[in-house]
Amino acid sequence: MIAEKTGLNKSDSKLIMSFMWVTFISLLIGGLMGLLQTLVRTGNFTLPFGIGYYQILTVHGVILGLVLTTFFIIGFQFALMAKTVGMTSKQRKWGWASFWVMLIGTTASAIMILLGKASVLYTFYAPLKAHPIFYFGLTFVIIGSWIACFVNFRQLYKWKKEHPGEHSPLLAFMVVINMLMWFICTLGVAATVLIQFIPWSLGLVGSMNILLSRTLFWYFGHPLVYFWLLPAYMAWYAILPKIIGGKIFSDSLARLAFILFLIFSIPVGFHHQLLEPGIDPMWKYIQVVLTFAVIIPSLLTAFSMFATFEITGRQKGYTGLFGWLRHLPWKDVRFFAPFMGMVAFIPAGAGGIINASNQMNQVVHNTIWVTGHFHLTLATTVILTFFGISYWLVPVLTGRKIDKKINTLGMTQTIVWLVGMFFMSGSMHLAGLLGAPRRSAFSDYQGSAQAAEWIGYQYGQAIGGSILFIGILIMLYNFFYMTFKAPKGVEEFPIAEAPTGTEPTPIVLENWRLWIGITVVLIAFAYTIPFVDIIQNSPPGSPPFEW
Ligand code: HAS
Ligand code: CU
Repeated sequence: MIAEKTGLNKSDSKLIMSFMWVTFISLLIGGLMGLLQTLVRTGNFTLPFGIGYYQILTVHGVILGLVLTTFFIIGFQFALMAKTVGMTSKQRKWGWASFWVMLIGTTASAIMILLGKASVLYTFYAPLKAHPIFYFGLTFVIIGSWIACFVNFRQLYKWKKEHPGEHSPLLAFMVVINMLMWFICTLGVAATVLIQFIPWSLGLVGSMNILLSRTLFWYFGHPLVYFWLLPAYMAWYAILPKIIGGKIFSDSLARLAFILFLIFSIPVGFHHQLLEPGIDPMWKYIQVVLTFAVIIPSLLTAFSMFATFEITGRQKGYTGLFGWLRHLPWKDVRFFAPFMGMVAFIPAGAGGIINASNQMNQVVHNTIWVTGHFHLTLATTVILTFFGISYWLVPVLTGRKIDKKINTLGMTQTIVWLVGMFFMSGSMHLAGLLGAPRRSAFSDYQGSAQAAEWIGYQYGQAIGGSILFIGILIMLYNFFYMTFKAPKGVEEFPIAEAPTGTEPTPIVLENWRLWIGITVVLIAFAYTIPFVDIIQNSPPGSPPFEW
């Protein structure tokens, strides 16, 4: 039996647009909180109505880091799957179930944070205690995302059955890898929330093993950052080549990079815990080595992107060492925004390598350098790519066209974003090197000379934060315009073709059992002994701390 035709119909578009609405509403709320934080840290602004700094910091991290990203990614991935392998009406119903379960969870957690009952930041480190509803809310978000995982797995499975012997479409393959990684890593955070946090916050148990909870969190926390990155890579590998008038550089290389992410993303969580006492240094060392292994697929991606740009340029007749750079469609926001994201990823990735280097981590850990790092990776590279995707995806979903106006506004938005982030993330990096702490409200530390060195950079952050907020307002206008105002018409869903005349993609790349098997073995290798050690030898658990 043939599944429903591939491509997006009106019902698919409605589902995906719902995810987009949550994304852009989150952008406004989370962005406003970010602006307020940077203002507080100048020392010249006090939050009104008794609102706490850590309360808005929690809203900021949860709404932007967890809600915006997850909703955009799941919506975008549904679009890719519907387009490449199709979506049946039953799968769409499950898609709606996933949306509602996630939305209920998000709303419950958000209410608790806004009431000041869950000022525990997005990492919800114990022994900070939130209201139990906060943890139940998070559980719902995870369960909702699992429903999406299984819908995506089912979509590809069905397509494969109907197309025996064929390679799965590249984008569908990538979505399934990302969701597999997500499913495996969220098992860790689900375990700590269900087994440790919920009974503890309900008062059913008096104390909990702090180190265990943090380790389970980072088992999830690192792959989380690749769950954000991989959809951007999907666009870079398989969509951007189409926008610039070229072809995919190598289908096999793209699949290999994604497989490497699946295998190496999870057994590396200790690079967030290098300064955590109680973990054997040998195992930290092993996970640092594995962290360096997970850099390789990003290097493959960088290589692949340069190759795509160069080959396309040369085919168009541009010669000289850098002639190919000129052919790029600099005035097309669908290209310009993600491309600037790539450029930002060069220093952002270098910063990540610094963080992962054990000795240098001692210098930067818990300083605002780390905040600077993830505002370059997530809030620039990934978000600019997501914005770039929105410029064609939203019109595709709403049956409208990108016109000149939206293109110009989009280009302006990208530049505003880059300037804002240059000031904000740049100041964060520099202040961090001078020892300024992260996760901290303003303090002059009793007039300390060292704290006085940071203040200029704190103003730099506020200037950057204000520019970024203007960027958010422009982006929201763009979203409304593309949803309600842009001229009606049919916009292209750009998917690049595979290169011709190259070796066929090896079949082993789709051997799911093999890759999942290796992933599980590596996780077991990197985590079993440390977990046993942590469970047996941790100090007595901690009672909750509430404020
Ligand atoms: Fe990270 C902390 C290490 C990547 C996000 N990271 C964080 C936190 C977040 C985060 C949110 O080892 C804070 C968590 C918290 O709250 O405590 N990170 C790395 C490493 C990488 C890395 C090794 N991080 C990311 C990405 C993120 C992200 C991606 C989000 C999306 N990170 C760390 C470590 C810490 C950390 C430690 C803990 C620090 C601490 O002490 O707390 C790597 O994946 C980076 C590899 C990337 C590259 C760059 C490749 C370049 C490409 C672009 C090519 C450009 C082209 C265009 C083609 C090697 C692909 C050019 C054209 C021209 C014309 C120029
Ligand atoms: Cu990490």
